[in-house]
Amino acid sequence: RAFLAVLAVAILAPSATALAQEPLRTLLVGVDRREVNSLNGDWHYLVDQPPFSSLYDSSGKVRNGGYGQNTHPNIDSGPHNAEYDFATAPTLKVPGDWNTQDPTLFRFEGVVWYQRDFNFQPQPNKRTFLHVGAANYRSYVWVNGQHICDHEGGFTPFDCEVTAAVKPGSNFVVVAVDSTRHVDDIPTVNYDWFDYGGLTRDVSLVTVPSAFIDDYDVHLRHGTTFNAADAAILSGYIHVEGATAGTPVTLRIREAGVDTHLQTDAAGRASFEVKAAKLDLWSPENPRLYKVELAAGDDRITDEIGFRDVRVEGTRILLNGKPIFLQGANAHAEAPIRTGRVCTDQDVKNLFGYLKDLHANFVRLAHYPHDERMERMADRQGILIWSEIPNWQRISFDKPEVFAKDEALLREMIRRDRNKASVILWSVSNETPDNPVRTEFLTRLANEARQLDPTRLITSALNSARPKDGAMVLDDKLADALDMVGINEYIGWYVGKPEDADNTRWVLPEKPIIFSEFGAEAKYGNHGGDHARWTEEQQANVLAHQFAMLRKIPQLRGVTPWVLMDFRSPSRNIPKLQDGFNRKGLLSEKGEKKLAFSVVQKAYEDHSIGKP
Ligand code: GCB
Repeated sequence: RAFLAVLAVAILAPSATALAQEPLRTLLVGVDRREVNSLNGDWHYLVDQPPFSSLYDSSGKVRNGGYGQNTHPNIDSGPHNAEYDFATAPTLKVPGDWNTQDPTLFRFEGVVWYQRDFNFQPQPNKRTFLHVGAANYRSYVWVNGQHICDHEGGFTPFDCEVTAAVKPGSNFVVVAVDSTRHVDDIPTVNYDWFDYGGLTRDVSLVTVPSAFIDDYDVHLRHGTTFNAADAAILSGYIHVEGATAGTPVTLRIREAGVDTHLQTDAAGRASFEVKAAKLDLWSPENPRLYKVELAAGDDRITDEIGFRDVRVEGTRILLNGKPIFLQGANAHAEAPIRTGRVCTDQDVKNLFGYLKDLHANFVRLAHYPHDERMERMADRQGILIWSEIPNWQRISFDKPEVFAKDEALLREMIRRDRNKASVILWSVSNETPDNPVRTEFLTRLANEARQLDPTRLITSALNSARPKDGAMVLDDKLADALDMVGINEYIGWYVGKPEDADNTRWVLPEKPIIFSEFGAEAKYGNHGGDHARWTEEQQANVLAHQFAMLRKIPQLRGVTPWVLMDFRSPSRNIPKLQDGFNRKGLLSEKGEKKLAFSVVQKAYEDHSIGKP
């Protein structure tokens, strides 16, 4: 199967009602800022088992026919036809993973078919897209029986044009979601989290004029130097899909005195550099967002965007010219209390409540792009974000087609979130093996990330430091490609005793360093001595010794203990202690605080771990 997400263009037979434009498979920026027809709610579902012959033929190609047609079986009379029926099938809630909604699907990795009807009134000179916030891992979309588009990648959005496929009145959409793991997927088959399958994020229909704003980037100009006093120049672009050259575009930020009239070029792009009358810069202490009004032809979108500058100077990280120290935690997209994949406002509110309680100003969103609600909340609450693509450990670095898929994921992550002031770091990977093939692959990717977005820092979490001459030495060449280097290590848990950290010396690059993972497992409520494994006391002890060690690293600019909250992982199989959860959380999956929580909270409150 050819699954180049970036090339998976919609294939549609032209219909009489089709507009002149080719149907698009794209990613619309700011969908959550538009008025949409939500398709969230109850969807009928049917499950298939390996070899998933309802979806794939014997050569592995997607069948064009089958369940996507949404036909109904002849029950009483007529020739034998279909042996499936969505109309009488049970329902799953969208957004939501299937695993936590149907007990028989709890461990299921495979194909689930989703179907729902919707009413629609097409309007003249408008285009309509089916927006999927994320579906894990592969998705295949049919509307009214037409195969519209496919997408690969479980954590980024996609938008498929359905203008020619929808009709007035009742319509239906069918999406087959396949969560099966494959070696050449991103991530590959092995990873330490739960493979929640399904339409895990919002689904909607987005209707726009025939020429519409599909992408934009409004940011503080990133010059070679920064001076807070003169920080008033905004730059970026607005892209208008389907626009002829010379289409008028306006950018208005009333509170900043910006009212700029632009025109698209031949590529539909209107680039700008404009002076704002005044700008109150965004920071964790002052998460100021501006109402940014964009208009192009008949299309309008109003976003809320913060403006700030982030850069590295020597071994420091400067936010708006001032050195900053990142106090944070790692977070998986595991929903607190109810468990399952994060997909609601309440899930996000709970997670940010924990971060605020911890006195965190930072979060590493491990190990994949999270629900866009996370970035929105971070923008409003002043929490800085590390965002990562799921290059977890051993993906197929030797395959050009995997590089192409990875580039597509990187582009999707950056495109969705480049207007979020909270996001300061793009991470290209986590704990990859230090060898030339991987280093070349990730260096190219890091360079590409920097070229796509020169306003942010590029990072990666490395676990390639090795003992040498009595110290832990990092001489991983990938570090050369990074602006800030993340270090993962588990002294006191996977190796040695908690106290071993006290005497561990680190030899690290002269770049800002963040200790991006460290910690230990503890079952909430399990008590014992400081060295009794799986107890809250030992976990707290490990963190206390880690902090003592980290305080001695001069270029330390951030810490994110692993991990904010216990999360499901099928390989964590010690009954009564793990029960299918990675227990390195400062909180249990129910939100109960372990002793380690207060160790971190106290250190953050006192700002006692590192200096900006
Ligand atoms: C790591 C990984 C993380 C795991 C964690 C652990 O190094 O980056 O994804 O969950 O260790 O708990 O083993």
